[in-house]
Amino acid sequence: MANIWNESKECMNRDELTALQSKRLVKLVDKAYHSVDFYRKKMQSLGIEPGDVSGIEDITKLPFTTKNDLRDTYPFGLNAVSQSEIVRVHASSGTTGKATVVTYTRKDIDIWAECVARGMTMAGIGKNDIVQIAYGYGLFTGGLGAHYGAENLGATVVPMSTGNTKKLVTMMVDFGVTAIACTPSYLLHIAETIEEMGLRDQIKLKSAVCGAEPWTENMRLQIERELGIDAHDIYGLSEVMGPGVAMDCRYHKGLHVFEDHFYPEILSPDTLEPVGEGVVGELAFTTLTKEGMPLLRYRTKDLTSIDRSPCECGRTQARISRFKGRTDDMLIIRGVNVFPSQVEAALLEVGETMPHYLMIVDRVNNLDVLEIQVEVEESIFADEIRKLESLTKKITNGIKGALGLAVKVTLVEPKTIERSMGKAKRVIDNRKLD
Ligand code: DLL
Repeated sequence: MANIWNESKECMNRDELTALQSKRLVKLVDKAYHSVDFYRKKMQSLGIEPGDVSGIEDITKLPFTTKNDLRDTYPFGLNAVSQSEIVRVHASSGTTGKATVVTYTRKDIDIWAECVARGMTMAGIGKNDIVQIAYGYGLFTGGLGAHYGAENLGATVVPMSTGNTKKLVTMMVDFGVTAIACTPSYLLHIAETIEEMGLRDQIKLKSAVCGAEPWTENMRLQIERELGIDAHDIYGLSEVMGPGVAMDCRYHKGLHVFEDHFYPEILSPDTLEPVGEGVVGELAFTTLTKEGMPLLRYRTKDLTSIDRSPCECGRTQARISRFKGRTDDMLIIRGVNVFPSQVEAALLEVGETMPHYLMIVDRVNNLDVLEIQVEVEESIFADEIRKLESLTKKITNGIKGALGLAVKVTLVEPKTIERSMGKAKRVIDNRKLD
């Protein structure tokens, strides 16, 4: 079993850490160049050979990787090992129809479990805890990622997934659950359900590991107050691994990045040049130890800043600040990543609609709801009601299938949706995240 509180890695002095990162980067670049056509071609086009990278200070010579690159090499074009070494596949939303696929070797899964376990240790979770995993299981990395991490700790894992909140609360009480991993908005909904069921004084919950969507410090404090627990922020993304790339410790002054595995850079969104400490920019990661699908300088589109000063907890690993937003139009609704372009593609597929739609996101009872207004020909409204209902159903199913998310579709008459002189406004997000 992996060493969970990995003091030798998490509290390493920064010179030693840099030496370790350098050694790992040199090995990674060699592997990527010789095993992944995509990277060899990219490096050749920049006139770089593996020998040109002798340490982490050379990282800026390397090419970036984007979500589009993953789409262009769909599904397995970025694999650096043969398929027989791949033991797991996950996927997240792509910008249009195709999902973004990620692959893992056995060692990748072990390192992932260790990183999540390190994170859960920061939240005070250990082998005596009973942990409910209420992230979705399946292609999404949240469920299985948190599951393997908690199991690696030796905790008792209850794989709830999402869906039946009353059953979750009943089991929370019956099993004496002490920790939970789920999205922060879902945890607020769970808190409300506990209250409604009158079980507040029967729960034994003491900590929560929440992430997969943006949330504020106020929301974290609200969760702590309502449930009487410690709530921690866990960050990650499928492309780089899944949950457990970074996590906040009990001082809650930023999220420690597990830098021995993921090298972070903060880039100016305008020039893509690295910016200084404390300056907000786009976060990029190089996966220093991944075998299945290693990535060089993956642009996350997440906006944050970095702080390399030592933390009161004793860890020396850099901290990134709570996320300030994204550089693209990706929305996260109930933990599911949604791009407006996916809705557009689904509408085109269904046909019978105009190219005008508006996505309205609200938070009702702490759960996100998505309404999509779609303009259709005026004649449809003159037809029998049955036809209107059948078209609404067809569009709803088309979008639901594309997004993997329940949506409410409202058909509206032509010119109902406000036209824009510039970039079309596709989204109204009424959730208060500040
Ligand atoms: O959301 C992995 C994950 C699962 C993280 C469970 C934490 C807990 P993706 O579906 O690929 O992976 O979405 C990744 O979600 O680029 C961020 O924009 C956002 N995100 C994830 N965690 C946080 C967080 C998982 N703690 C995208 N705060 C990322 C803010 C987050 N945004």
